[in-house]
Amino acid sequence: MIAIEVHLDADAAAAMARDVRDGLLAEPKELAPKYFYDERGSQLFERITELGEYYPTRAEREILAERSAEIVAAAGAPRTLIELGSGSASKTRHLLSAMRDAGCLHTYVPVDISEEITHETAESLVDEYPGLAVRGLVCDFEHHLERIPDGEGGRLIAFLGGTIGNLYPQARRDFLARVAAMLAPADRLLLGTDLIKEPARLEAAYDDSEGVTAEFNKNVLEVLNRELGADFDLDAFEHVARYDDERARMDIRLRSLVDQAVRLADLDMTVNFAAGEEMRTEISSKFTRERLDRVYAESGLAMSGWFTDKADDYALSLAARL
Ligand code: SAH
Ligand code: AVI
Repeated sequence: MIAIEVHLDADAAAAMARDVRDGLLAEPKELAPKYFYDERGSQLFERITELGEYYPTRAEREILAERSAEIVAAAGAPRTLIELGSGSASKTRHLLSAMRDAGCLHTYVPVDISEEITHETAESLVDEYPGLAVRGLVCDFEHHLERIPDGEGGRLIAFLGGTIGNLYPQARRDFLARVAAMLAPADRLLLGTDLIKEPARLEAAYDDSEGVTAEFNKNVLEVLNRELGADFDLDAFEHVARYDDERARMDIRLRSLVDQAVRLADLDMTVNFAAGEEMRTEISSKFTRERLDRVYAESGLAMSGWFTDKADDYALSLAARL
């Protein structure tokens, strides 16, 4: 009942080399957050979701636990659940159970860049949902959406966790327009978004007292050391997480503690960092309902449902193709 296609080939390695080279030559320097998620990165993210300060996962779980039946009904009792950036799919169980209880559950399609976690997730789910067909896809959802299998019956495409917030506005527009193009009239997108709130809470969520987020952030340097023959010294960088009020987004960086030169052997490249220089590794945008209405409209989508947790910290919205 499990079929997983892996589309991380030589092209993906070349794309990573190109992205990293461009990012390190840019001013200021930047790395894409998708490179956080090797096996250890996925594990560190799971630990983040359990931190007291990191409320988004708990808030999203609260909504899914209480309203999945309503969401599934509003999405037209789909037979196929496609999940982008599925990770451990821990909260997805609420949706799958609601689909099972509605008698429509047939196929689950996890789509993630991290191969290990996709295999683990698929194996646990076929045990937990007897009869479920899992057709996973290991790929970059920004580039390979067209590889997603059609699935049977109506489809619900879930993009949970607030991962949409990790895309820049132009990339987000392009991505959502491609998702819109995949949707048949009866299909729905279910999108998780973190909501704008006091900067102090946001900054604490991204700079936790146990230092797990700092470890997650620095893990991208380990990935470059392994994948590109680099010699980043993780102790020579510190984690920085600031809220950018004007752009309504967290801005996450690594700051060099010293003047240093880093060699990336596979790119035949040496990069200099000045003491205090910051390299962005992630943005995490925050939304309001009105902002999301505009985000949908500019990609050919329209909101058809809005669900928040009791504290109004986080929202799940349903959207259909315009
Ligand atoms: N949906 C889960 C996990 C969120 S973490 C949750 O809500 O808890 C973000 C997930 O997206 C990770 O599993 C990561 O591997 C995946 N991811 C990030 N960028 C990706 C990309 N470009 N293509 C495919 N998967 C990606
Ligand atoms: C995956 N993504 C939605 C997380 C976020 O909140 O932007 C990644 C993360 N980065 C630091 N902490 C969590």
